[in-house]
Amino acid sequence: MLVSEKRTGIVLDGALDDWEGIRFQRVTPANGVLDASTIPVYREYDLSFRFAVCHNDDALYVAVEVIDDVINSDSCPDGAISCPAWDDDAVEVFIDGNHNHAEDARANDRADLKFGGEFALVANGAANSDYSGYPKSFGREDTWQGSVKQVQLPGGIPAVRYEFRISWNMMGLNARPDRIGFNISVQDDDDGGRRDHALYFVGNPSRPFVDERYFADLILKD
Ligand SMILES: [Ca+2]
Ligand SMILES: [Ca+2]
Ligand SMILES: [Ca+2]
Ligand SMILES: [Ca+2]
Repeated sequence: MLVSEKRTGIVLDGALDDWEGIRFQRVTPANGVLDASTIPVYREYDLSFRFAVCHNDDALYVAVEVIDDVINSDSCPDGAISCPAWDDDAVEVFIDGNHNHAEDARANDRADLKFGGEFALVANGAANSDYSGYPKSFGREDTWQGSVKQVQLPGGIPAVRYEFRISWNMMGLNARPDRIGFNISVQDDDDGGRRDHALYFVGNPSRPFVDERYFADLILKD
């Protein structure tokens, strides 16, 4: 279970100093869930991440810092809002806004996706929401927004920092819910072309991106 506190003053700039005091959860090859269709990750500096969530009256915010030895975004053009984010270094946020724990969020003509789905940001700032209920909707205050910044951590370790702002509208809601289903993954491409690894916070290893039964409960506090 995750708990989100109400917070003001988050700025989508790829810097995470505005998240001070909010607890980050660390996800490594040892404690996360690997998509079984991808190859294993053996080293934390190949792929690991930490993330945090908070919210205000209008939106959910997610901050992510990914450690990754080689940064690649050859599959998604700069500025794209519809692209195969999963074939590049990218972060995907998964929302089960009606919290119905669907076994396949994309089944039944994608009817369940109007309550959320998948929102992805690529290391070059490209975005994709074609597997949410709101394709090509990135970039507006009433939809969803984000920022990406490539940085070096102490010791010269390459990292990418992401900040998401996902309006409650993107969950089919017009106000903050009390609880939603939530998951997050990092896709890793180290050699161009298609992805190498996909590491999830939680999930069903065979279909982690659609099986909401395995998502985490996210409690949104007043
Ligand atoms: Ca920030
Ligand atoms: Ca890597
Ligand atoms: Ca790629
Ligand atoms: Ca990579």
